[in-house]
This record gives sequence, C-alpha cells and structure tokens, in this order.
Amino acid sequence: MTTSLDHRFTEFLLAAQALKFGEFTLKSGRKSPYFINAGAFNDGRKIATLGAFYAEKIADEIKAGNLPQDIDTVFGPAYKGIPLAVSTAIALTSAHGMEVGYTFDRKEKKDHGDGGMMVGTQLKDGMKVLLVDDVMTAGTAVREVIPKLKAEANVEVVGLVLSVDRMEKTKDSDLSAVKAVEAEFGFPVFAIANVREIFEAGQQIRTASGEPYVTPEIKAAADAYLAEYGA
Ligand code: OMP
Repeated sequence: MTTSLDHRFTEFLLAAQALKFGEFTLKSGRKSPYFINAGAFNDGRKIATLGAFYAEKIADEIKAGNLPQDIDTVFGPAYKGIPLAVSTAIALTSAHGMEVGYTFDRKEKKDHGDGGMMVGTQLKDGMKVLLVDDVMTAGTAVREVIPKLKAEANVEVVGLVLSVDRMEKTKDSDLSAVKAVEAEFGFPVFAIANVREIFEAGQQIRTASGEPYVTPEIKAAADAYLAEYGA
C-alpha cells in the first residue's frame, strides 16, 4: 500500500519541527494550540523536499483535471513565498518534466535598473499563474497579493497551492477561509494537507523514543480549538 501524500507530508512536518504544539497567537488574533512554521524548512534538503511535495500535489491536480497543464509561472508572495515558488518550479521541471517559470514580488519599489516590481518570469497579459503560499488561516495574505498581480498584467490565476489548510472559518461566516477565497476569486485552492489529516496522521507517527507525536492531550486541545474555530 502506498502512503498518502498528507501522511508523508505530516511525517516531513514533524521531522523538520515545522509543526509546534503549545500556545500561539495567530495573525487573526486567535490563540491556537498548534502552529505551522514554514521557516523551519531552512536548508537545502528540506526546501528541496518541500518543493517536491508542492510539485507532487500540483501534478496530481493536473492529472485530475483541476489545474491546467500549461502553467506559465509559479508565483510566491515575498518573502516566505519566494523559496516556495523557486523550489516548486525546480521540482516541476526535474521530477515532472514541466517547463515553468517562477515569479515573486518586491516588497519595496525599485527606482533604478529595470524598475520592475516582479522578480523572475515577468508577468504578461494572458499568462497562467499558479500561486503558492505556506499556510492559510483567514486568507489575508492571498487577498493582499491578487491586486499586485492584476496591477502588473492581465494574468489568469489558475489556482493556489498551500502546504497546510488550517480549515478555519472566517470571522463573519461559517465558510472556511479556503472556500471563501475560492468563491471570491473564482480559482481553486489546494493544500498538501489539512489540519484534520495532520492530526489524524500525527497520532500514528512516532518520535525516536516511540511516543506518538500527537498525544491524546494534544489531540484534545486541537479538537477543542477546531470545535470553536473549525469550518
Ligand atoms: P492568513 O493570511 O490570515 O490566511 O494567515 C496565514 C499566515 O499566518 C501564514 O502565511 C503565516 O504568516 C501565519 N501563520 C503560520 O505561518 N502558521 C500557522 O499555523 C498560523 C498562521 C497564522 O498566523 O494564522
């Protein structure tokens, strides 16, 4: 039997210590008993593995007909999206034979040289752009980046791929942030894994000393959080 993508990704998150348990205040102000820190993918091997996971998810969704085959560029919002876009583009080419660019935005306006707001493959009208980002809670990050893309060129955003969907409802509806973004912008959002899958897998995956990473206490705290904020 092959292990599912979400299970393998959870193993990777836990081994890289990118999934932390404790008390964390989120961008949204919610206090969460877990936090996914994409900053933990901080060396060549981890970022290459992360890019390979994104590329595998993208290839699966292309095969399923949910993403087009002819994506022009992978866009990652600065700063954390930069290594995601680059490592994903590398893996799409090396493991899946796709010719694809990578693009990211500048945080500061450049007033010399080419003066461009974008680095990497330059956006042109009609291009198919695939967004990548780390984690979605409320969807604030993606809402900030879409106007930047549209100001640059009339591109078609074909989708957004995340590492983790925290499956949280928005402040003013019972809709998940992912579903709200899909409805607002009209493109599909995919995640390599969602929090429910991660907590399910984490109960089976064991530390070096043989304990499950997700203990009954951790699972209970996560369940209570999701009962309040989960969609
Ligand atoms: P939204 O932009 O509101 O969807 O929140 C997602 C962002 O919050 C991520 O891009 C991170 O900057 C940060 N974040 C995490 O990195 N990991 C988490 O588990 C939770 C958050 C968060 O603050 O919600």
